Amino acid sequence: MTVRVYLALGSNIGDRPQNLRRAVQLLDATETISVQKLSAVYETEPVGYEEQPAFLNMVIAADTELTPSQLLEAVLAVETQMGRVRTIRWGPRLIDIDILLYGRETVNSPNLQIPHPRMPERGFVLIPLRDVWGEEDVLPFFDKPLQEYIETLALDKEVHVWGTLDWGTGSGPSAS
Ligand code: PH2
Ligand code: MG
Ligand code: MG
Repeated sequence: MTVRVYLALGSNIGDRPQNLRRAVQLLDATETISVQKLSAVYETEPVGYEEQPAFLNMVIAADTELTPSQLLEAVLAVETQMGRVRTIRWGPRLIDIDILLYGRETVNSPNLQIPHPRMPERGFVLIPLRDVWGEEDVLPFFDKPLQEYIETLALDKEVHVWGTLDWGTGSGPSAS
């Protein structure tokens, strides 16, 4: 069974656009993950731990046959393959890939919570999500339309369009 999933990507170390591009390519190259849509790339002020460089963030929509825990493994494998080393929580990272939504399923295990528990308060997630959210206005499990969440975000952290990502497969969807 194919499930539509939404993943948030972020990078604030090294060649940030190249890191996002490589992550999208590696995800799409993973057996039974097929990248469908890319948001614009946004440059965003760090949230949580502020003494770190600005992030590039984006959201992708993908189709997968993997279960949620297999998808988490695949995502962690891409992070590891790209050389991510985990240091401080919310600190600087070469690449971070978070599962936002997995169809309409909820998952509550110690290492995986879906929907992502902090997504409703994060502009760097909701604003790119709006670019690729192809379904009805109200997000599953949230009581208000996506647009309303975006309108009520605390505007203390800047999120602005940086550009689009050309991930250069030639055949698959490119940046939208
Ligand atoms: N990720 C975090 C913590 N803070 N801030 C921004 N702007 N973008 C992120 O991706 C981000 C963050 C933890 O994963
Ligand atoms: Mg994260
Ligand atoms: Mg993460």
